[in-house]
Amino acid sequence: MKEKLQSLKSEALAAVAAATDEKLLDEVRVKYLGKKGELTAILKQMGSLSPEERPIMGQLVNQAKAELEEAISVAQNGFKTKAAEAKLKAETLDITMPSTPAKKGGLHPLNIVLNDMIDIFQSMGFDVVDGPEVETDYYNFEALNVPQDHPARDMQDTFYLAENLLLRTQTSAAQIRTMETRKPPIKIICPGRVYRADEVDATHSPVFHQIEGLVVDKNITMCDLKGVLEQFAHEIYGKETEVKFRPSFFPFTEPSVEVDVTCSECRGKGCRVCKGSGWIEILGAGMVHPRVLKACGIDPEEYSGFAFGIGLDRLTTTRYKVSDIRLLFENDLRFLKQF
Ligand code: 2NL
Repeated sequence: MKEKLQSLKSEALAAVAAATDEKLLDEVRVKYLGKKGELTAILKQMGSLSPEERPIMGQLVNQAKAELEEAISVAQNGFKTKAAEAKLKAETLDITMPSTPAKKGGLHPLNIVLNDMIDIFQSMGFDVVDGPEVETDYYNFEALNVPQDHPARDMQDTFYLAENLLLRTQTSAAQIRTMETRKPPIKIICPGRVYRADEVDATHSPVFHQIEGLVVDKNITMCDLKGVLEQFAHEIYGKETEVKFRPSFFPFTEPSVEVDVTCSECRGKGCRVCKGSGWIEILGAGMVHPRVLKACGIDPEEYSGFAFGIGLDRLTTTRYKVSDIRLLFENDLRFLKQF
């Protein structure tokens, strides 16, 4: 019986070593250690042994069982490790492979120019404020000293939503609100979309963009206005650009000016862009009318201020030589991708 056990054990260990996968290994386990397995069968024959031999033989069988179980377990772990390694290898990523290029968005040309303008004014200490595009008659006209019978109030020029509600025609209203709520010194710019009931053509759009600016403090004079706007023009068009202040009229400023710069196309000689004059108008401005200050609760005897309005669309079309303002609003990707 001892010999039989010995040979059975060697046979079983050899079978474990020969098993090439988990399935074959399991077959070996069942063949020797299963309920009807060969080692189990030996245990069942123990009854025929003498009482002296029984414990010795029992110990030997149990030892053989333990040895075989250990060998199977080691082999099993081997297969598991191998399988895991194979899986890892199959799943390896080549991280040096180039990825599909991401599509990058870009800034709209109006926003490129707007950001430049905001940078310039912020560097001079201006805050940026905004306000609603739907305004009341009071904030858009009345507080700005635009009289009841002014042509700008005509339905032909302004989009009215209701009797007292309209699409703002300039961003001044946001500045009126700021003067109502903040004490001077006030130094703000207010960029935004504005609306006029204009006929659409290459140079006119019913929706366009404006940056207005406002400075209110003690002892603000026309010199401050000239200094700030000249600085702005030089930053946008270059130091060599000449700046000219022309008398003009707006209901909300007194005195009022319009500002021209030498045409960047012909350097002042006269060309198609400047219609032969050598100058291009870039903005309107003036000293805030005392009635406007008063309407906002600011004493015009104590404080003074200047204000200006700059059209963003024309500045953008001239900078990028865009021939038609409508291109700025159509959002045709073939156009936008050029910026
Ligand atoms: C233009 C140029 C301008 C203003 C806007 C303004 C705002 C306040 C008070 C006084 Cl709160 N003025 N804005 C001043 C001058 C010109 O815009 O060509 N407008 C028709």
